[in-house]
Amino acid sequence: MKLYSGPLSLFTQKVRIALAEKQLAYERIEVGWSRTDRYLPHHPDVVALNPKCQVPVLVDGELSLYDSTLILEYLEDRYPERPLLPKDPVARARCRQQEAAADEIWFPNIWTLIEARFYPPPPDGADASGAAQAVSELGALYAQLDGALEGRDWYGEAYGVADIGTFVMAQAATVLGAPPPAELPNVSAWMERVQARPPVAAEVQATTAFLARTLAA
Ligand SMILES: N[C@@H](CCC(=O)N[C@@H](CS)C(=O)NCC(=O)O)C(=O)O
Repeated sequence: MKLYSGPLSLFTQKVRIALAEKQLAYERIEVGWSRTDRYLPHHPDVVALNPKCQVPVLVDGELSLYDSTLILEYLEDRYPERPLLPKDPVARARCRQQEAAADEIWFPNIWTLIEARFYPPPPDGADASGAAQAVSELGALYAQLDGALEGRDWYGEAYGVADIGTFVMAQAATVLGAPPPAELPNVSAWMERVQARPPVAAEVQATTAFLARTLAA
């Protein structure tokens, strides 16, 4: 198996964590990325394999697959050992929805913060006006998550893709200056619990080190 991966790509992070949780061996191909040019020029294999020219792309035998949510679903179907989705259809649907919501509802706010706080401002002046709104919307998402975690260890029925997808976004929000509010203890305890898993801890450590090198350069 091969994974085309981006060093700070949150979508790739989800897939790397899932592969490690399932203890699957794979070749990791890191595409080029820089703070100034981002992903340009795109890796030629990624251009050939993904019409959106994005990572992650997974290649497994004759299959090449893009989009992190679909890749997680494929990994579960193809390699069901060490499951990351429940078997029960209702619990499974909920878990898949929570994972997709991390991309579609959490991520747009995080993207606003990435543009405002991480990438160099465009020459015509940064428009950081959306940052305050993004922080406020993330606050509301943290509060919802805190309610959903009341009395339970994991966001899904058991640890799985809902936890991985949501954790990756919450961790990025934290790094970007929007950590979970102190008055939401369920979220903070859950983040510690997720981060105690070795595949997640390794991922956070590697990403933090890469980020520190990038910011120091
Ligand atoms: N919906 C896609 C999003 C993937 C995505 O946005 N990838 C970014 C990196 S995080 C990318 O490769 N961007 C290439 C570019 O902006 O040129 C997924 O879940 O995999």
